[in-house]
Amino acid sequence: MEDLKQTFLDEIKSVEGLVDLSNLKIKYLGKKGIITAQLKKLSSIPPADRALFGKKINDIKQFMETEIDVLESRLKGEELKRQLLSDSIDVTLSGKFVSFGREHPINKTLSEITDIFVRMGFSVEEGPEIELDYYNFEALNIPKDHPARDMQDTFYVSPDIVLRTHTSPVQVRVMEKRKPPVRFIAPGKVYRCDADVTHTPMFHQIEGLMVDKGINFSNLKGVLVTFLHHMFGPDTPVRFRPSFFPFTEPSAEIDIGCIICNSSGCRVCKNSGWLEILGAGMVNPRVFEHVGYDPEEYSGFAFGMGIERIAMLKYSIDDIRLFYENDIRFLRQF
Ligand code: 2NM
Repeated sequence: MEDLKQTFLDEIKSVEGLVDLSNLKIKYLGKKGIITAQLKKLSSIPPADRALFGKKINDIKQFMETEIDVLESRLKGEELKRQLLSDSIDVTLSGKFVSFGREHPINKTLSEITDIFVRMGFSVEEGPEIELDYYNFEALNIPKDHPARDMQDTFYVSPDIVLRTHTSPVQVRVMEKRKPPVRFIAPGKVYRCDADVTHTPMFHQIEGLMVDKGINFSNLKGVLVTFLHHMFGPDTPVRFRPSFFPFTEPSAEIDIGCIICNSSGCRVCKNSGWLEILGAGMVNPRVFEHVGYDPEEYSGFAFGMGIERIAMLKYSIDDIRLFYENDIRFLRQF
């Protein structure tokens, strides 16, 4: 018995892992194990010695079970520790790179312009990009033979449906629904058959309208000069030139002193020192007649500007196509 115990102790010392231990347990305590075989012998032992033999074999069995249990929990603990170490997160590793987007310079410019007009009490209105010829041209007093109506300049969906070429149809739709006073801007996408470094078939515009009793050209000047001074700085020179639009009378084009060369003359302002920024005018009475406003009772002004052009000037961008390539290296610069 003592030899058996010593052999077991020698063998358990050389156990290196849970597999070794399991084999040792089977060898001694398994169904065909050494201890099991000894217990089976019990019936063949003379009754006088049986009790002592039984006690000795059970003691040794218990001793082995305890030894095995203790070693097993130690080995399992070590195994768990190894696993936890190998599964652990190395917080010093560099993280996975997540690419962030960036607000588009067109949207950024659009928000800036919108904010200035909202602070002057203008609301923001929207309308369809696929528009009836009536709202895009007819109601705006644009005659049938006007060059803007040409297939070369306008995208036709059908003979009487177009992709809107400006956001003015929004003004017409709002005036049809709402009596004066009205004061709102209409930002959005517009479409024209055109493509070069300063023109794309789709671009963005903001137009605005203010109608009430007694609205005059001074109100137009006041609102637009205020806007330009907020947008480009309070010392920016502003100039009004006579112009023509079918939907306004009188009409004006509004320039600011060139922000690229500080009015000293450059390629962008074609050496004039001025940049054309806005078109505007007093709404033509014929437009009011189309929407059911009495031109004897009400007057108003309207204006429009291209967002791409303003963004290009503000950020010194020389090719309009850069806006639509979605190159994050370009977008990150604004
Ligand atoms: C411009 C220039 C001048 C304009 C006119 C109207 C409407 F519907 F009230 F008649 N909306 N927008 C207008 C006037 C737009 O853009 C260069």
